[in-house]
Amino acid sequence: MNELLSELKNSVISQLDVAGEASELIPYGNGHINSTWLLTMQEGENLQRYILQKINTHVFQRPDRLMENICSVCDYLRKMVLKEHGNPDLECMTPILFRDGSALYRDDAGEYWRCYLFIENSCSYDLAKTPQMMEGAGEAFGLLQKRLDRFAAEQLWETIPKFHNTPNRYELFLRAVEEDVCGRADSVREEISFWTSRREDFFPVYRMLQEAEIPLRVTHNDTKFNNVLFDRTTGRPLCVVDLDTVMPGVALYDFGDSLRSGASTAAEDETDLSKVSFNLEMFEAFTRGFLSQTRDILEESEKEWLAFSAKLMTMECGIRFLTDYLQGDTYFRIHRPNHNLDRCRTQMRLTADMEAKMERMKEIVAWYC
Ligand code: ADP
Ligand code: GN1
Ligand code: MG
Repeated sequence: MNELLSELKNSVISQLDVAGEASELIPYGNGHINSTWLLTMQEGENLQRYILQKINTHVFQRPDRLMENICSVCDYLRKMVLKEHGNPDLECMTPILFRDGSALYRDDAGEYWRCYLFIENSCSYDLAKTPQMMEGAGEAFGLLQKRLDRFAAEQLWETIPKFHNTPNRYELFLRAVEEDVCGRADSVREEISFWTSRREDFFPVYRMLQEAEIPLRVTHNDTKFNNVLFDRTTGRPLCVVDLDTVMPGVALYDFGDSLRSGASTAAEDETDLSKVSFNLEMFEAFTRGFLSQTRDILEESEKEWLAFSAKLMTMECGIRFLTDYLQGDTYFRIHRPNHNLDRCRTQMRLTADMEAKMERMKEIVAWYC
């Protein structure tokens, strides 16, 4: 039995309000933020699997509020799926409670844990393999948006303040360049000026929100392609995961971030930049899926900015990676030196490619609106 399993059996696992004995614990998924394991509990012949996660409290400083948001959203979605005669154990996230009735456990070392039912026969991918898959992701994120259309945004905490406030992200980036705490700025002047030459693009969407020209909604805010689970057998989308950042936001953020991550022809950390481009066929497929669910709820002002939002979210992510690189890689988990710089460079490449393809992207959006 692995060491971690024996250790956790005496702490967090023993506190879970579930049947059986823990028999296996294996690292799971490719997330950059939390630590995730697949946990198997065995009771006689029966095996039940769970997702066990240690919450990154550097990123989420109020795990109690985080879980409050998640539980109320999961509860709401569950009722909706039941009304639609769906299967909530497969189509929704199901938080598992601890023995004290809470959805969050703090261990003796002060680490915070939570657990979900594992959605069986599912998998996620970092990049879309086919346009059908990308259309499925569009449907899944669009459906989530539609289901949350009447969920009152004021009920939710802002789990990461100013998360997609792009003017603020830009300010933080400039500050990191100026402070240059690791002495890395001189070696990345080209990357810095790539982003500063696009300064104006960080402002309009946020400004429209401030002026109520686009509505504040409840959004997912981390619609990375690998946050959709697909059914291994049918290839159809099953469920949207990673609800940590579900909070008040803008529909454009959700649309744009999926394209940034799913419609790239290469991995987010690809070092051979000649492999990185923005795939218009994938863009079209996602747009078709997303708008099939949201066409009737989105306002014209939102539809107008959908194509641009893919570029905006790529730019935001690019400066976030570079900011983290300049600050010594304290936010995103890295697996090699310069990992955040490599990630920033793929976002630059994608941004430039989207700029070249923007007119076509706008035509595609208009067609499906
Ligand atoms: P992070 O915040 O670090 O990205 P996630 O919550 O996205 O962590 O989890 C990492 C991966 O684990 C996901 O991309 C998905 O593949 C898988 N996953 C998460 N929750 C479940 C679940 N309930 N059932 C099956 N797989 C899951
Ligand atoms: C993080 O948690 P994960 O890996 O799904 C990040 C996103 C970034 C993404 C870049 C809470 O997403 O905002 O777009 O990495 N999540 C958080 O890959 O910061
Ligand atoms: Mg994730």
